[in-house]
Amino acid sequence: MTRVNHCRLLGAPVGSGAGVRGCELGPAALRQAGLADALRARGWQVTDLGDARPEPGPLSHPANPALRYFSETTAWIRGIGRAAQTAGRDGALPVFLGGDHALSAATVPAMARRARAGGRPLFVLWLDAHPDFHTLDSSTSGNLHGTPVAYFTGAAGFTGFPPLRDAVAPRRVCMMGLRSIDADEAARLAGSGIAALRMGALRRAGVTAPLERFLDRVAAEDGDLHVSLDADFLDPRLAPAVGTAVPGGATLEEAGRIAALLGESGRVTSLDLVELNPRLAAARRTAALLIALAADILPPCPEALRHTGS
Ligand SMILES: [Mn+2]
Repeated sequence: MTRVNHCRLLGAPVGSGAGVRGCELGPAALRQAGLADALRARGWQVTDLGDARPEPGPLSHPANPALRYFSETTAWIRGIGRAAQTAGRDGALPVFLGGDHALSAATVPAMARRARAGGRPLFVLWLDAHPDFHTLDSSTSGNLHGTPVAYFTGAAGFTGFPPLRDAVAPRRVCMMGLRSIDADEAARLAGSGIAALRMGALRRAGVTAPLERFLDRVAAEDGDLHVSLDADFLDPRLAPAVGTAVPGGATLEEAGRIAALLGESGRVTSLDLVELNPRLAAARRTAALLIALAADILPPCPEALRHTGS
């Protein structure tokens, strides 16, 4: 897409999609830890749009009695989706400050819509310990942060969610860092077309080759690329302030390599930073790490490139 030097921050303080409350405090924590300044230091002009608000919709009673906070969370998805469209206007690069991962049920469709309007496909890189590939029927935890990928790739049965106008093709989704997959998710992932790289496989192959393969596909279709970074992608020793910590996550070196490759590719057009829970231990350290990775993931600002003549 046409590159502008404008980055827009949008807070998405949804916490009702997670099993542990506290992610609703994530946007404030990311701001306090200096996200805007870190991006300005890279040459970006940064505007903070403040926080999205929930937007209640028609009453809906999902069949699965396990689902928790359904109306509350779908109201957030509606409100964040609307604000995300604003955040992405005029080719700006939006950074969505979570909030739990349910917010990607709003941000990804908004970015898919923007991509389609520009005549491009949207690709999604999902950096997460979990595939978040439950349907409303398959969820046993009942937490909607486990469902966004199924929703935005067009799985059936998402009654009560906003009607999905622009689904992301599963073959344009790549997941990295998986290490906690429920049986039902594994069965559907296997036939989905999604490139789902488990942490063990990623560690054996190294992060570079699989990520370069994916980035080559994005380039071949001249696609937009949305990166969704869940703090639990990282090893919990590095990023402890998450509600769903799973041991064996990405090391500093692995995460840094991924961020550097993404930045060098110049392909990233939007970013989610999710699942930071400031109520938990070492929240400042976790926030600082997410911010450092975000600054590396984003493409170099076009203005900065002009000034250095490269
Ligand atoms: Mn997640």
